[in-house]
Amino acid sequence: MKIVEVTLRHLQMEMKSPFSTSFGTFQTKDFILLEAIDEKGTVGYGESVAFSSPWYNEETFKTNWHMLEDFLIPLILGKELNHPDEVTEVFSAIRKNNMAKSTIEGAVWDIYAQQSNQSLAAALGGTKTQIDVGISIGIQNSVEELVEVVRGYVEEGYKRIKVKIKPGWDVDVMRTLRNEFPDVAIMADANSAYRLEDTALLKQLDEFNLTMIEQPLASDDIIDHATLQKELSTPICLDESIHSLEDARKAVELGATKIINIKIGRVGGLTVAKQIHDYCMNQGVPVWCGGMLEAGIGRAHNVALTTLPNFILPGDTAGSSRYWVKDIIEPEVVVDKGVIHVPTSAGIGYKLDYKAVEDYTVMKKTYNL
Ligand code: OSB
Ligand code: MG
Repeated sequence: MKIVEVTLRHLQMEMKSPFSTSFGTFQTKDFILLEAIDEKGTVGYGESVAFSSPWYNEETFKTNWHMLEDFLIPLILGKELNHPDEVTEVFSAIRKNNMAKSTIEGAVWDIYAQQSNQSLAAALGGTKTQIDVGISIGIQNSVEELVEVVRGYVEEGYKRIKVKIKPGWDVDVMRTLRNEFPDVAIMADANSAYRLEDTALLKQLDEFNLTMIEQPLASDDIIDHATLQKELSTPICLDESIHSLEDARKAVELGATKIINIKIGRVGGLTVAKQIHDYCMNQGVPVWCGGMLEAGIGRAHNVALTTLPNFILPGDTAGSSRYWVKDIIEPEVVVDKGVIHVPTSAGIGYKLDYKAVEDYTVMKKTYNL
């Protein structure tokens, strides 16, 4: 396979409702949709999951555009590729910028799956025909509102409820939720809002039998998480701290994490995501697929990845309609009684809705050999 043309589009989509975390609120999503065409005319799509502000990590959709235009697209155009795993090697001279790299890599995987006439899930080695899904709920205006929002999703059948926490919105909130929903799998995601000095406060969460606490400490930390885990009975799950297979290995060896949240963009693509999955499976460490408020293409890639066997815990890949009035794929990703039925047609299994894409496009640029 040889990529001969790449088109970048800046898309802008409004979320149905704002999503608040310990580091900020999302309402408008600006992102890059990438279209790649190979020498046989097969078209593949990738979605950059970087946000417009560098709150979650250092990348933004504009830094991704710069990296893609000035470095990554020139490296990939015309390069003979036998397998998508080779994209990681092609980009190896470029440090970090994992979300930018992943945008092209996802499109190459899509083309590869189509040309080998299999679903992306099958191309990755996935076996599940349906995947369990949970939902991530942002910080609300009041605990009463949160309880009602959670109730709605529990009634829809989501298999695990994740709520965002931050200092001042933590122990009492989790106590109320546990009392209201004694039998629901509940977890908390702090997005790095605490420090090791908060250990006593975080220990209070042990009382509520949470499935896990996600990324309590600094976004670049592994060592303090290991210290904290020794004090907590609740399993720690790292998100922001894991960018590579090496990070995963170090975190598991140090005891900093008992579960890993895998996000394709954060680790630089599906190939590394699969390597982390395989390593964790060998170590007996369960993984789940995180979310970045994706539009349809990113969501389709998450669905495919989640079919790998060690994605034991429900992920954050909720249905399209939870985020968007109109998603950019046809059909949209649908959650039915807490599961997504994995498409079986060749490639990502969802078609791009060109009309929707045109409606959301702010800017577009094509790069040729
Ligand atoms: O930490 O998982 C996170 C959203 C934006 C930035 C970071 C995170 C999240 C979520 C939402 O939790 C997951 C989703 O519904 O896509
Ligand atoms: Mg997280």
